[in-house]
Amino acid sequence: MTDAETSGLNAGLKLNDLGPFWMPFTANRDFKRAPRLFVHAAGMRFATDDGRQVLDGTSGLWCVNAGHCQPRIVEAIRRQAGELDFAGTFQMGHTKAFEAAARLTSIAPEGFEHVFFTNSGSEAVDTALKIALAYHRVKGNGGKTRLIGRERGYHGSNLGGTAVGGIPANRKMFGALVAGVDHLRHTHDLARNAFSRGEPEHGAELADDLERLVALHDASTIAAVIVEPVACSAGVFIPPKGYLQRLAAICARHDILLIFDEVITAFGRLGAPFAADYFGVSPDIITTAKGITNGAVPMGAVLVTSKIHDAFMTGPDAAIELAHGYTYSGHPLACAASIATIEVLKEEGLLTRAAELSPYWEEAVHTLEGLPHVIDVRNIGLIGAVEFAPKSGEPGRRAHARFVEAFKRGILVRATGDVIALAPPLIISRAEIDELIGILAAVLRDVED
Ligand code: PXG
Ligand code: PLP
Repeated sequence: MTDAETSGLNAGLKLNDLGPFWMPFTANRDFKRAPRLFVHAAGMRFATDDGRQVLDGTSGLWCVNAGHCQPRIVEAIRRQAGELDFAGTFQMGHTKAFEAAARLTSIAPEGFEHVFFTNSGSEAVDTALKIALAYHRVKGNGGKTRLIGRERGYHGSNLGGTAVGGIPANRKMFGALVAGVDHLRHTHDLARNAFSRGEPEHGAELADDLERLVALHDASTIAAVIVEPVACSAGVFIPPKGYLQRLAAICARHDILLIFDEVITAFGRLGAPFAADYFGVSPDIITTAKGITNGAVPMGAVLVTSKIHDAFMTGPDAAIELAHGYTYSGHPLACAASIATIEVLKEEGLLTRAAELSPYWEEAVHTLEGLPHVIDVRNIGLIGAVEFAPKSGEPGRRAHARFVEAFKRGILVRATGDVIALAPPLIISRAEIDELIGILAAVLRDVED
């Protein structure tokens, strides 16, 4: 094609036009008036289009646990792209998908021996919900069709995940998405637990709210309960001591499957490979994504115990056991990235590094107590959160204003509601923790309203 022809095709195309990209979960008009754009990243830092360095306090969007552009992961993706770009996994296969599943189960909690691959956390959640429904049906309990989420939970943006999700703003535009869904009460209780370090003392009894839903709907109608072990997206809600154990016991009593949504908490965020390990609780199904490839290629996964998997392996050998899947389930590039990621996490001790750093992190994060408008500071593993008293009539305004100012001063934090959430890459140094929290403290002192 000649240059003239190419420029003809491109006529009218302005490469710096911000209009066409409808940005997800973003105030598009506000953003496009004053965009924040990255062009490069390495290790702990991004570089912006105007040449500034930004320290990453959120692991991108909770995914880049081993640091940006980790050389071994980059190299594995490059190599895979030139070796086998695509092969399906419907009635076919390729070796990397099997290897990736085996590596993942090798670091998964005891008993999680099978993996269903997806391309995101949202797909992992909808897959897990469908597996839960189908499990009860193959076991002869087809009446178990209700799905229970929790207020303030986030389970992605697909239909099932939105329905079990508990963030009002994410649901209200879409009506009743899935029949038979109900929600547990959330566990956020500043009156009793403000400024807790680690798991809050009070609130294990909130798990008994599941007994209320069982009494209301009857256990014979309930398929599964899905919760984030630590609910991150809506503002970092850490489970009260004993809560998850109590919830698991109630599920077991009523043959309700317990799904842990570990899209954020897996791969070392709490200082153990999975949150299920950290809390010593065994769910039936685990969903994950994000850190599974260090964020470098989209991928999600649903991990199941043999109890779940084997229940499907009963019909004729030639029959498809689960009519579900995605064109890109187990995509070669994602599998190569995941294999390299798990190797790096294991070899560099990152699956447990948050446990070593957590005391230092906790001290640093809690220095934010006492700054203007701060009504709570909380932490677990390498996660921190600071909550502000909402500005009258303008919920969310305080955290957003502080996020914007923090970005100007060279740190990336995440604003959600009236909370600023922090979750830096697990490679962060103590000096970088001081830098991150020092700049954030200055922002909290300086931003007035
Ligand atoms: N479950 C959980 C627990 C999540 O945190 C999803 C499902 C959906 O994953 P995908 O890959 O479809 O986005 C998530 C994602 C934030 C933020 O700032 C959190 C998520 C995504 C984007 C932003 O808190 N969590
Ligand atoms: N829509 C159509 C028309 C399709 O053909 C397919 C896949 O073949 C899909 C949706 C689902 O796409 P994916 O498998 O990438 O989730």
